[in-house]
Amino acid sequence: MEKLQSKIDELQLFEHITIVDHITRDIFYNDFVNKGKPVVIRNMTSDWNALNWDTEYFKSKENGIKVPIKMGKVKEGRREKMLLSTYIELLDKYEQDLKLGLNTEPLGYLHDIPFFYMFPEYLSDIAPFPKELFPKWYWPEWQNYIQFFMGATGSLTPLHFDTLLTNNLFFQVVGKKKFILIDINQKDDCYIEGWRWAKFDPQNPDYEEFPNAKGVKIMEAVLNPGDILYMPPGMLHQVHGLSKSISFNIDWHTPQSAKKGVGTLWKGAPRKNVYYNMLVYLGLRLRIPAKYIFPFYKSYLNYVS
Ligand SMILES: O=C(O)CCC(=O)C(=O)O
Ligand SMILES: [Fe+2]
Repeated sequence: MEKLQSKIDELQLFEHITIVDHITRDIFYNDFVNKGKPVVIRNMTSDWNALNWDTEYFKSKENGIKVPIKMGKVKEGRREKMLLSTYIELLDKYEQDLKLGLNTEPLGYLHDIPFFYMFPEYLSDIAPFPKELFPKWYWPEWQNYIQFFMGATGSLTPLHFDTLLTNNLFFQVVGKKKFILIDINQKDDCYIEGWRWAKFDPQNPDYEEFPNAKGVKIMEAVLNPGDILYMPPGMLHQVHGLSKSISFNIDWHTPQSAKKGVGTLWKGAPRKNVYYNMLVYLGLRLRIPAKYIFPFYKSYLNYVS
């Protein structure tokens, strides 16, 4: 009987996203992480200076380091390097032209870069940081795991799940983004190509081409500055920039999710995934401090994107 109940729980599909104002570590783990359930947390970062980031501020801190910008479609991954200030100027011009109804060439997307590792001078702008939401193993070096996004109105990351089957805490800093979310249990109806990208587009569903997707339950969350979205491992997400937007995520494991991640070798995951998941699993389980693991893990931050 117990077994049957746990099977039913496993198959339960979440149809809406809980929204809370603030969350404690215990509630976060008991009600969301341990249940594989998403949540939006509205008010834990509302004191950050980063919520007021503007063009002038970035220019005042320019240090000559170039950042890789994804040109064309995110999935194709062609990158061009440019100064952050150059990209921001292009971004502002793009948004101005859009408002004026001028024909604008598509703009590149600063997508998945380890920004605070490259530019630690911005770290004080995201304090106080709610590191208590992460496993303790991450606490001494949480900033190393941040991947950063800056893009224009209309930016799009197609439907996918995060490759290592990590948990994801996504922080919206400037502007708005819309997340379309689909439970991991419905992955097989989303026409996954390769390991993690879906062919099905939940924003413009084509049920003739993808008939199995008809029953797929779609959830939506619009994030505003100061919002955090938690996505459990394997949750499919498609992400739309509703305005100029700055945001970042941290992909992180619990011992349980890292162990499952290692097991994905037998489910078609790239071999490198097993390497990264194994590293974190060893760190978490054998309590090897993150500072000894990170040098081996660091290349993941370029691999993921
Ligand atoms: O913000 C985006 O465009 C993509 C975000 C994403 O896929 C992630 O945080 O894993
Ligand atoms: Fe993602």
